[in-house]
Amino acid sequence: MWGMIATWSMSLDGITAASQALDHNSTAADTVVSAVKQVEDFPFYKSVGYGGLPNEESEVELDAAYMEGDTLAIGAVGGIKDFANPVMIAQRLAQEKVNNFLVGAGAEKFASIHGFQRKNMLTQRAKKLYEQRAKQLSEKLSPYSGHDTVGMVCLDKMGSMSSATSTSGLFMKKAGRIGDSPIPGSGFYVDSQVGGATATGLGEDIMKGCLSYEIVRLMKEGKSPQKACDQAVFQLDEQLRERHAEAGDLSVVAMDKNGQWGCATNINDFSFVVATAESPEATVYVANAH
Ligand code: SD4
Repeated sequence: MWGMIATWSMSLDGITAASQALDHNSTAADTVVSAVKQVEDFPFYKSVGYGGLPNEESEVELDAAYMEGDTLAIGAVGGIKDFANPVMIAQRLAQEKVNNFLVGAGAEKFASIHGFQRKNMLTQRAKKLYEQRAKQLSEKLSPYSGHDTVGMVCLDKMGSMSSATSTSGLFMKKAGRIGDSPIPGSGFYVDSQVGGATATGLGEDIMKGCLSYEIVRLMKEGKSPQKACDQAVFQLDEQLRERHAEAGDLSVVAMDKNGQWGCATNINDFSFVVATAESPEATVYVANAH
């Protein structure tokens, strides 16, 4: 068995390539990182990697993470600037014994020492969107949450699982703001003995429920990925509405160690992509709040 699940339809090309690699015995570790890298490299995805939307100071600060489900090793970067592939830096950090999660200048220093490719990540297109938005909001800039983070969970034929995320976070966020995506247990979590999950939406709210860990915990208790996703999202959504009168966007995907998968969301038109040994063609599905 092998399988892969990812947030948003922008993952389709990455998952299409990944499904062939997994079928040819590629490891979850290599596959998940090259699939996320593919999304980071594509300039028109405005919330991941190159072409990602900038913060309120017009700088592209990126968050990314990698987790290896056999050892539970984690690597993450937050608010990193001017490097082409934050997910690769996160994977390299997962090899360290300590100092696994680095932010800002420290992350950039590590990336530079280890020879990762430098790149100005602000495209003209993203700059234009920033200027338009700044004009519209000339009174007060407020972060815009309606865009998408890539998160993936991967199971290889050997039974190993990995997960990775990458995002430019919220458009017009404050400099130094870190979302859920690089935070273990919030934006992602994977344990090869159970399964993995990853989240997208309003990071500040996803963190309140440690959403990805909660899904893996529920799967460990014996819930199917679908039931675990439904329960975790709807419970957090309810708690947020009770205590704050509103809930931010919460969308999740999960896969267990057998390649069974699930998805839940409190928004409409949440797209995600799945490929498994049983249905190897990468397929885009759309889920709605219910
Ligand atoms: C964040 N969760 O930085 C990310 C943004 C996102 O769809 O997923 N948007 O809060």
